[in-house]
Amino acid sequence: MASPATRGRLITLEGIEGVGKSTNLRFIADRLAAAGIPFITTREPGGTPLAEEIRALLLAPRDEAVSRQAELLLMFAARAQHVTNVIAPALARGEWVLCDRFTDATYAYQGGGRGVPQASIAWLEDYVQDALRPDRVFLLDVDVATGLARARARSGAGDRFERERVEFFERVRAAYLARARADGRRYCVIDAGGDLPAVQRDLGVALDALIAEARREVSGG
Ligand code: Z5A
Repeated sequence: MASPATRGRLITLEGIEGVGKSTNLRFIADRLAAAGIPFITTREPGGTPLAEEIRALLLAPRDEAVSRQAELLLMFAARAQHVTNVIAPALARGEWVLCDRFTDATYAYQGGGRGVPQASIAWLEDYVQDALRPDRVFLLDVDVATGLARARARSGAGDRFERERVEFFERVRAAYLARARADGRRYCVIDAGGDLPAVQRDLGVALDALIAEARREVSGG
């Protein structure tokens, strides 16, 4: 049932590995629930049965080299399913969509990390998403050494991406920060290097401002 309090919004969490996206997604979900805002949580790549199968293909370590074109197209194949079957319908119902990674990850990982031209990503973004873009991107930012240490402490050998070299993640982080600098209205950069209570204090302030803005929009204030 759509909330009369706000229109649906697409909120995404981004950042390099181990930055705390999953941990903080739960924090944001609790905050939205407390505010009485209807929402779903989801993730990319994934979010539908077929997209989750594509995720498994993308993350599995393998001997065969994966071309950057194949990786890019698989990301967008999963996204097409996710947008069509999950995200767009939820927004149409007036729900907020809280998504662990979205197309900014493609600009950062396939663009910054792998060197795919931005124009190719932008073309696929338009084709798959039409005008759909996140209303707010929470970019959790931490230095690469800290992020990787957290991720590796948690998950051992890691997936195909986690096995990349430090320089790859430096390029990914730089691409994220460049996007945030280029669009300060849509991005909110949170310093994720501190302890969790400090990170969630900053995130909570930013989220409360977003909720208040959404309510003002509906009340015409
Ligand atoms: N990918 C891509 O290339 N292109 C795309 O378009 C998309 C994705 C959409 C899978 O994503 C891979 O897909 C990803 C990019 C690529 N590459 N990798 N790897 P993913 O989001 O599923 O994978 P991930 O980045 O590895 O996410 P994650 O493992 O869930 O990490 P996280 O969510 O950022 O971290 P976390 O699990 O919340 O926290 C990690 C640990 O740190 C955990 O033990 C926490 O308790 C701890 N933690 C968190 N915050 C703190 C603080 N503040 N202090 C101390 N410890 C903390």
